[in-house]
Amino acid sequence: MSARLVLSDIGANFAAWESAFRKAAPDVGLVHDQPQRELPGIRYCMTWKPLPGVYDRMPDLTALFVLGAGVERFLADATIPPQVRIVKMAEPGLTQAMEHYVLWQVLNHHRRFWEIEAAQRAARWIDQTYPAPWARKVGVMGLGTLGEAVARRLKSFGFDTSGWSRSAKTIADVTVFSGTDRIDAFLKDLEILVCLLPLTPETQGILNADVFRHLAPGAGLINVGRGAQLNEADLLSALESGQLAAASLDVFAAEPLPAAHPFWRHDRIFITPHLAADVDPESAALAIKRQIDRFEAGQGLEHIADRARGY
Ligand code: NDP
Ligand code: OXD
Repeated sequence: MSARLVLSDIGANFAAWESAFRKAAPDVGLVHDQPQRELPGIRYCMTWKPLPGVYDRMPDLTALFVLGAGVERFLADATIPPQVRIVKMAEPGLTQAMEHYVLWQVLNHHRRFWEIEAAQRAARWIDQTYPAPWARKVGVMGLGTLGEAVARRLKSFGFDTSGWSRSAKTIADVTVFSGTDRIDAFLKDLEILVCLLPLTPETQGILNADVFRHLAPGAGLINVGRGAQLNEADLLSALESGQLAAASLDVFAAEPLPAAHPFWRHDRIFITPHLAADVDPESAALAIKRQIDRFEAGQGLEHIADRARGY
């Protein structure tokens, strides 16, 4: 079988990918990139952290399958020829991991588990009240592949769920707001805000004091988009004033988060080190095979990042 797809990724476990492709997509023909290896005739590449010079070494590259959903680094990379389609990863393993992570954190904010943990540490038997999930307003910023799945999942767990995106859309039983002029209406009185936006010039710094002011007092914030979307000083002030009760952060402006960063020691900031959702090799292999088959049948690729839009 001839090679059709190159894995070019610093640190990738090629054996795991090879085994996933062998099982899920044996006809794809996966090869491993090596420094300085010339790759003429190969049209497809998958990567998260590409090896140096890979785009120069692939003169026939047509589609770049990014092994993640956030493609801002690739859109900013001037070494990727403009005719190469940059494809965002959309596969069930990644989506379900994100649904689980956000559900975990929404339940954490809904039931304030940090209070129960603190009570256990002090051997204190406490009482706690909380509203029914349908009386808890949860909003999801970004209703793309991940945001829409998360909104549906939260709704299926009973939460009063709304969402916000650039363009209008309909999601059963979820109230959808669209466009900059509807952001205030979306945010109004939300008790838990989830950010699943891509990083673009419009979304940089979007999680700021102005947004927090529109939420219900004592709201919770969950950021799984990108760290640069959060104004860190505004978050600390909002926690201090009680405008926000707590925040769950998976992504940071600087990663790894420096050891001296005040977030590490804040008792109402819950940190996970950018692990909310990862690609599953086997379901990703199936998704990439499906994309290649579609493309070669003249049907076009799905989830192509739009260079002008920035995501
Ligand atoms: P998509 O590109 O599928 O969706 C992006 C969504 O954001 C769309 O609904 C889009 O609106 C909306 N959007 C973009 N810009 C704006 C704006 N200015 N105002 C309002 N809405 C906007 O992305 P995914 O759902 O696949 O992924 C979202 C992000 O999640 C990624 O970009 C990445 O940063 C992050 N991520 C984080 C992970 C982690 O482990 N922490 C793992 C994977 C992803 P419209 O529908 O109108 O286009
Ligand atoms: C992604 C990520 O964008 O892991 O997929 O953050």
